[in-house]
Amino acid sequence: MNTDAEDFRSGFVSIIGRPNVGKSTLLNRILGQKIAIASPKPQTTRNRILGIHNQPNGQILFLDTPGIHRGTGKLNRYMVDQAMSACSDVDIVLFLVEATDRPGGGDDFILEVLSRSEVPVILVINKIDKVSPEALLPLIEAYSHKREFSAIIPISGLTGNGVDALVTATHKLLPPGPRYYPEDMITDLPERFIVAEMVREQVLKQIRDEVPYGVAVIVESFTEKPEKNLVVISAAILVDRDSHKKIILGKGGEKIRSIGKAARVDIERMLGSRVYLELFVKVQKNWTESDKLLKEFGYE
Ligand SMILES: Nc1nc2c(ncn2[C@@H]2O[C@H](COP(=O)(O)OP(=O)(O)OP(=O)(O)O)[C@@H](O)[C@H]2O)c(=O)[nH]1
Ligand SMILES: [Mg+2]
Repeated sequence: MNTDAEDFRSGFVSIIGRPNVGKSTLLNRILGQKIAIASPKPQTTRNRILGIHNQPNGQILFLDTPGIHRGTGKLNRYMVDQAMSACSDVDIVLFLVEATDRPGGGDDFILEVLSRSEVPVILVINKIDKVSPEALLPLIEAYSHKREFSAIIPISGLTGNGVDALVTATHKLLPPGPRYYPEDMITDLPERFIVAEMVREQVLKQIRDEVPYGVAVIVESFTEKPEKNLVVISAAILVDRDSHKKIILGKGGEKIRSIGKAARVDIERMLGSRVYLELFVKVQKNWTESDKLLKEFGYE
């Protein structure tokens, strides 16, 4: 008798949608921990982010992806490729849309991509905290005309409303399978990557206009001093134009200090130790169009 093994379900589940619909916020909410950065600006996520959800009868491997959009340029193409490749070769796709939006052209494009594979799709209507319950029915109706969904689940990634129901529905659709990763593992991302992302998140939140879109963050050194319960981190904020360096620094270095202060709080929470974070700015002209630099900054 081995009912445990028979009942155990596992597999890969991609979170797909237009920019800014709340994919990364949802992943963090499901995991109960912040591994993916989120911001009010579209095109926050640039890489595929694995989040491992463990439960007694299953392991769900969620993939947060960059928002699918029609931007031009090499970095944008890399980002959209990352998302598109997560539409197939997975067990389930969560297609995220916003409750405040009517279905539009961007969604049709994603639905067309999804129609090319046999992967079951759950429609997740996010941000329901922003609408009245009566607004949901016509939206569900409009989307159900577009294709067959395995389930349609309204949620709020921000408040957590409906998220348990979503995880349960996802688990039910998964095939029986093994635990792929150790039970205490939440992601396969290196701490250095998440640290760099937490700095980039503050750049997105604190710097206006187009500047953050040309920003990359690289952790140059990461030194643990366990006897002092301290981690000393040095990170470079790379900008693609001279004029942007001044904006990141701010008057008298005010801005970069404020970015560092906010990022440090998140990094300390993640690492569970005190952090000394040193930030500096470097200009790397046009790095978003250079194959070599894109690769060097982790976008390959
Ligand atoms: N009101 C409300 N806001 C939300 C909800 N989920 C996410 N947001 C907000 O929507 C914005 C975008 O969230 P993200 O999680 O970064 O969205 P994303 O889909 O990962 O965006 P990209 O990575 O740019 O594609 C942030 O300001 C979030 O706080 C929600 O359920 N309700
Ligand atoms: Mg995101």
